[in-house]
Amino acid sequence: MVIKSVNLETVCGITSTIPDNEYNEVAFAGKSNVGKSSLINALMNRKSLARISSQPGKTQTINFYNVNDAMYLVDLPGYGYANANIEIKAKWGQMIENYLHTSKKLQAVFLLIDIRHEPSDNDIMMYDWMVNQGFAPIIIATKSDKLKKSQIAAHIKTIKDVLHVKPGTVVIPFSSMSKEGRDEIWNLIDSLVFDEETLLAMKQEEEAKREAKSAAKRAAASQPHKKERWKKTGKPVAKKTKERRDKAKSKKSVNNHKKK
Ligand SMILES: Nc1nc2c(ncn2[C@@H]2O[C@H](COP(=O)(O)OP(=O)(O)O)[C@@H](O)[C@H]2O)c(=O)[nH]1
Ligand SMILES: [Mg+2]
Repeated sequence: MVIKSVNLETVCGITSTIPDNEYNEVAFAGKSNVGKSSLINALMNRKSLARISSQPGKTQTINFYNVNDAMYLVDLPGYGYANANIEIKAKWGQMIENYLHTSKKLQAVFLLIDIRHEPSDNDIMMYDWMVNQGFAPIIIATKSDKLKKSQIAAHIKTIKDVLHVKPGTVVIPFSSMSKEGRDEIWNLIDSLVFDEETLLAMKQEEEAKREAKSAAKRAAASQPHKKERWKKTGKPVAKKTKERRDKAKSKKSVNNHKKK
């Protein structure tokens, strides 16, 4: 996906009605601090449109990010923040449930799990609950940069085992630092959100953009380098440079003599 525009279009609080959007949506759920805002920013190529929380669990809203006037990334409220009181906890449950039931455009739900840790009871509950609602959550294993490459496969397996995922469930390691997994996640989103015709048009657009970029690179490379132009003037090297070079040369020849 070539990102042309992003816009936080709708923010839903507990009492707001879920918008009846024109374009398809994909939603992201996960416990507070798992890296949801960081993922959404990375997908949108933005540093901080989705706020990266200094106070986790504080914002209990559903945020709809309009991308390219073509689709929405939906940031669901983070769950399982230890200090949240019972009432707030109940609210996020209600809000997420309400959204999953109400949205007519929701195409897929992504569940974020920290790759370092076993899924918590809340994670398991969330996963089971989404499956019961008829969704097949796609798992994103966040903060993959925190592990060695050699550890990743084992941790993915643990996540699958502990969640008892349905066969064929995709688990994608992702890092907002290295951007590992970003392209894979976008490819998946594109295929879930757009029809064949749109996908083809997008592919062609991406191809054209890549081609234009490499053409610009080639053009820049064929331009004479600044230093070259200076050389072409045929002027002798600056006096000081010449002195420095001569000095170095004579030093070298003295050393060579010594060696002999
Ligand atoms: N090393 C590392 N840190 C991350 C990554 N993603 C998020 N974080 C950090 O984890 C904390 C919570 O991130 P945030 O995106 O606000 O999580 P949210 O509460 O799920 O929205 C922040 O301090 C982030 O900088 C990642 O991929 N790698
Ligand atoms: Mg957040």
